[in-house]
Amino acid sequence: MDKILVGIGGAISIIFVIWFFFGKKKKVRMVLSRDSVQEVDIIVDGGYNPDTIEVKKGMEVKINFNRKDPSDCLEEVVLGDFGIRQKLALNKVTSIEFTPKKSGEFDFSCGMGMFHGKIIVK
Ligand SMILES: [Cu+2]
Repeated sequence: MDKILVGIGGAISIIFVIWFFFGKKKKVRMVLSRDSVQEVDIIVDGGYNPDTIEVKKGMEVKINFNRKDPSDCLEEVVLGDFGIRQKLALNKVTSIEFTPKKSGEFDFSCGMGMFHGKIIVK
C-alpha cells in the first residue's frame, strides 16, 4: 500500500514538474516571439523572388531586398500601404522594416508600378 502511495505521489510530482516546465517555456516563447523580427529575403532580379510573402500581424517585419537587376525600373520599391518608398542599391541588400497593424493583402511594386509583389498579413 505504501509503495503504491509513493508511486502515485511520484507520478503526480513528475506531472507537476512537466506542467511547470512547459508552462514556463510557453511563456518565454511568447515573449520571445513578441520581441523578435520576422525576416524575409527577396531577390530583385527581373521581378521579385519570392513575389508573395506571408507575415504575422502586429510583429515587426524586416524585408531584405537583394537587388541584382541593374535596370532603373527596379531601383525603387514602393510599399504604399505602409508609406514606404525605398531606393535599392545595386548588388547590395537593402532592408526595410515596418510593423503591419492590420491583416489583409498589401501590394508592393517597383517605383513605376510595373513589377508587383504581395504581402499577406495574417
Ligand atoms: Cu518599374
